[in-house]
Amino acid sequence: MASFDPTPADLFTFGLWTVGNPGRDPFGGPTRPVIDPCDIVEGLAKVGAYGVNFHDDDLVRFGSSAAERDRIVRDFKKALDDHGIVVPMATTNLFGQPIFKDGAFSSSDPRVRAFALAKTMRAMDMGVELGAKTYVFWGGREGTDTDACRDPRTALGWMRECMDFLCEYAVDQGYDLKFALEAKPNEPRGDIYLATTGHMLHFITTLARPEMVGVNPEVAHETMSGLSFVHGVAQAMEQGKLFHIDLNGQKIGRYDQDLRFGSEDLKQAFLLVRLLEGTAGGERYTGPRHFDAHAYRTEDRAGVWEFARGCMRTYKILAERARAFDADPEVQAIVKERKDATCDSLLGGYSAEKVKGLKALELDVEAIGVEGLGYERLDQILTEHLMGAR
Ligand code: GCO
Ligand code: MN
Ligand code: MN
Repeated sequence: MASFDPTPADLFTFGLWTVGNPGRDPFGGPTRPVIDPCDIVEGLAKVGAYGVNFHDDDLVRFGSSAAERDRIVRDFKKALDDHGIVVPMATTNLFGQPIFKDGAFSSSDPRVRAFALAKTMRAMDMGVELGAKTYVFWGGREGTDTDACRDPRTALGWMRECMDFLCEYAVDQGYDLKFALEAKPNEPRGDIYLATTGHMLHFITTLARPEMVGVNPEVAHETMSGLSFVHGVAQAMEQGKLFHIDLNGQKIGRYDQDLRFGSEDLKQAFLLVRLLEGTAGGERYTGPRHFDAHAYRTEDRAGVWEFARGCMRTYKILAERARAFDADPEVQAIVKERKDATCDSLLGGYSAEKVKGLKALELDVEAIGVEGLGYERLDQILTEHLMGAR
């Protein structure tokens, strides 16, 4: 049996805020001590991770002096070097401070938008200094509790203006940085603008530099909307826009749970890993596999590392199951591409000839309508592979 122990080659990453989560929730305080970022780096190396991501404030507390910031960055760099951990992604905390209570880039107050831009540019500088190549934007508070407060079209305009400004800033600085937009339907606001990956994909087409911007879809967020995460990710991949991904577990219809990857809806997790790994033949996703999740509040530090190992092992086991599923001859027979010389010649690009051919086409519509497709068998085979019975 293959080893499912993670190695840096698997490109597994965690945020400082994920394994560092002290177990606080809206109803109670922390249940475990805060871990120093340098100790997190050491712990991640021990469990076989590849990289660590952070929000500006995760690493350098807001309000720290310039000297303090430089010391923290120096120590963090040393920890990264000592343990062979890289920083593939960085992001800005634009939701924690009270000033962001009505949003950051979509706030009606120009002072807040200006502060959000300045905070983000400083955070980008620090991210790039530590090696980040992807910069994530999660608009945690970019939304409303009452839509009476502003016209959503105005808010979208401000968000576009800020994204365009920041793209120019990255270019102006000569940064080798791509942006990845992360959607979420609600929480902490009643409704968040650009609620799904699909909304984000369209918004990107309206930016001044769309080629610099892609998406960072998260399992939990799309599942909260009751949507197929696999379809959202596939749409992003098909457009070359999957710049990053947040993997975790989520029950449908709940608050944002950010559970251990694969701990809920194993079948969706299997189909997702199958898509990312390209075992069914499509292009493989080559970026970091980031776990935006945290351990149950019941856990101590040992439980946190158990949680991290669990995310990575589940991913690797699912990748192996996906390979076995797609190599299964019975599966291949059911999903093989259908051919029909006449119809194939009439499909594809438009021509007046094809219009004539299509209108003249005589098909046995009833016979085709009653053909069985074998998908019950296919799904049962999937279930059996997933359960390790094949
Ligand atoms: C959440 C989000 C965040 C973001 C992170 C990076 O629901 O809390 O998923 O974890 O991913 O802030 O931008
Ligand atoms: Mn989340
Ligand atoms: Mn996330």
